[in-house]
Amino acid sequence: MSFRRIAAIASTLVGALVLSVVMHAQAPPAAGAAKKEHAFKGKVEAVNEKGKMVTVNNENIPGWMMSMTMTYKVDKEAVLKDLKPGTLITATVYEGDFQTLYNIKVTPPAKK
Ligand SMILES: [Cu+2]
Repeated sequence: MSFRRIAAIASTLVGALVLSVVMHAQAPPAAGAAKKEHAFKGKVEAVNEKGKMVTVNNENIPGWMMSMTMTYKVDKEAVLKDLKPGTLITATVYEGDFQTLYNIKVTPPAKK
């Protein structure tokens, strides 16, 4: 590979990292303090029951994460059987933790 090509790849990788850092709130390490909770709201895009993961498009959550599609672990895998693409959910998430959705609840469909 040419140096130019390597430099181009490297700058793409750095760009992606910087973007990710910007879009995910950087919580200062709060030693001893309880982590701040955020209310998570989103729409399921994919469920991986085997891997115990769910891909969700979340609404913007100020101080936690901008609106995006991401794959998460779940705290209780039993909920996965209630989820399918298009399911609206709420969950609890914590400051600085962008990996796991806690206490997922299916949003009841709006009454007609
Ligand atoms: Cu994200």
